[in-house]
Amino acid sequence: MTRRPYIVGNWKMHGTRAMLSEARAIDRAAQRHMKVEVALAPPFTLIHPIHREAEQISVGAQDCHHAEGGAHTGDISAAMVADAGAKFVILGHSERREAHGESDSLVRAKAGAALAAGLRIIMCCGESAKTRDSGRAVAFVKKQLKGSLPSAEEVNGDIAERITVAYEPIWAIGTGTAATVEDIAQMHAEIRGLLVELYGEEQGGAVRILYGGSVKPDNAAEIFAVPDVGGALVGGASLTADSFMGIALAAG
Ligand code: G2H
Repeated sequence: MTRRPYIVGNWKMHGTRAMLSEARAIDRAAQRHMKVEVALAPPFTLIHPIHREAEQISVGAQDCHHAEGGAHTGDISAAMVADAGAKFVILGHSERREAHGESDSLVRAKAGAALAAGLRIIMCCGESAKTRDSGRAVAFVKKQLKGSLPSAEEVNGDIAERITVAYEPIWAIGTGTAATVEDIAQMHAEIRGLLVELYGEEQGGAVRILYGGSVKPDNAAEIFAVPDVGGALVGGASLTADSFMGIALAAG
């Protein structure tokens, strides 16, 4: 089954309630472009306000803790973000892996917690410039995903519905220069092969693989034309409705 293109805005640490008007505009525009699945991952503080008003877009979190609860000052559990209205969680983003020392096994534990709380997962992966220059990008990304993704048994349901993978080469994040279509095509084909290996032909073949890293309205169409690109994880260009929906329009 071919799924709709999935366009997810990752607001990172941007947005106070003043940004709710932008979320409203994105939601209104998404109602006119139903061929594309549009979602927003705002900071935790905006999950509930956006969820309460949204009619079309889904809202997600940018992280969650791996434990159900307890003495974890400043952390938030998967059940808490689900209770606030989140339908999905982004896990393993390179900014968390780098700034918070998140290992593959920790990310995998978070995935288990998120699934148990009924959340869908967007699992991020991606290599540094140094790894790419050394010719080890494919091996690195496959190892990272193998260590971070839950097993089919852990998903215990419709894998292609519950899991999305986002390939985000670190060297393309926030730089204004996306990876080339050749690099994206090669890596997405490798990721597809791994997903089929892990989850079987039917489910592994249907999991959407998003590209992330400096996606903008003016490069979105060529990226979406690459085989095995099922949408985009968008940072900077998701902060205004105009640029974010410009990207969504290019997808379908
Ligand atoms: C990659 C992406 C969003 P940007 O981190 O996840 O950010 O589009 O700003 O490169």
